[in-house]
Amino acid sequence: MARITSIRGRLLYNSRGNKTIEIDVISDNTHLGRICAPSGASVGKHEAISFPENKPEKSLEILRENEKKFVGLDPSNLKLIHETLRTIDSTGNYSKIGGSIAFAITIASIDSAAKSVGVPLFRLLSNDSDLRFPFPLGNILGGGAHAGPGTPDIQEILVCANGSKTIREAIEVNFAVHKELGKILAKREPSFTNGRGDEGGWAPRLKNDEALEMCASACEQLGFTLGKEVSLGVDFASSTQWNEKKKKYVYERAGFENTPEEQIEFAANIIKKYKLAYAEDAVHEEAFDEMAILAEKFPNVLITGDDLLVTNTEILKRAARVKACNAAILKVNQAGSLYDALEFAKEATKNNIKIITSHRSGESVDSHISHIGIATKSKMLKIGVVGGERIAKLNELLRIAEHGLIRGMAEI
Ligand code: 2PG
Ligand code: MG
Repeated sequence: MARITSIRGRLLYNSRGNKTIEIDVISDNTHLGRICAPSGASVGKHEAISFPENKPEKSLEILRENEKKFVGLDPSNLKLIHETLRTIDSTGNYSKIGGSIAFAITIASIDSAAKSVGVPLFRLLSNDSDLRFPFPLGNILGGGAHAGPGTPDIQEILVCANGSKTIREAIEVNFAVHKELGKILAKREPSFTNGRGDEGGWAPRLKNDEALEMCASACEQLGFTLGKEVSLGVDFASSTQWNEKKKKYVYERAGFENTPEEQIEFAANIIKKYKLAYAEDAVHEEAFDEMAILAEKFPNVLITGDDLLVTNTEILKRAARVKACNAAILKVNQAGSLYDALEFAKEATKNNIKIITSHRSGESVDSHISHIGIATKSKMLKIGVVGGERIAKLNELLRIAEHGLIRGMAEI
């Protein structure tokens, strides 16, 4: 069994050019596990805190003071690594050491452990004999907190090739739809600059409904029938629009406001009109009952909680009790440690809530998430379509396919 011999943290930068941390965990003086922490722009109220006082340097300082506590531990023993972390920071949201450290130490340890035994990372997280590829769910058009003024209020319009039979086909269809949409946007608006949002989706000057129309046209012009070979999804990221004082959703860019009842209708109309397979955070992060109305109305659509659940097992239990959603986003850094996130995945599975493992809008070129998506039996993997930090994760899926250990695509 391997033993951790050293841990080192460093200050680096994410895809937005913001400071973040990277951690190296080395076992037996040989096996390097390494990961860089991502970060979100639309952040849920109850997420783990990325860094104490927003200072990555502070996280690294605390890590330096405590790194000896991890030396000698078995890097594959996630629970022990998590518990050791908890002796340093026992706060619910990792406000002392920073969720980014919890994220990075636990994943780098598993990465190091996987290298020490020469198996792919997903294998170390799950020995299930029926692992499948989650369908890549990719952002093709960005707005909201991920793109500038003039873009839609809706944060993300996504594509998923849910009729594809292989992971390569599913990835290539997403590329094709993204490209086709680019052509449509350029034709419609000669001044379109090919500008893209934080996750690589196009960022055109369009209202929500126009944007959805263009995305639907892109799929149809390629000969796909929406809801059949290819489906659209939307991350409404509604907490961005929710105004607590007014008790309304304020769509500043489009110029209208929705009461909570109107918001349900607004989302339901989009789900129906565009035959969405996937609808994330269609209401704000505290609106469990309104989410439950949508979940009941659309049992065949992935009515997904992201800010609503923040990868928090206790919040998930509450959501499950009121049947607020049938799918859950899993973002390790929202939870903190990989151990926390896997506990969340267990609880979701126990409650028949489908898992969608997701990137953050501020990412690194790491690709451990592709393994985590497979090991948690995620139905979809929300990792973008283009941009180096997004492609890195898609390319890793293709490398994984070479092992021949994965039995085709997930059943959604
Ligand atoms: C989301 C994510 C990823 P962010 O809202 O689902 O797409 O964005 O990382 O900014 O929270
Ligand atoms: Mg989201």
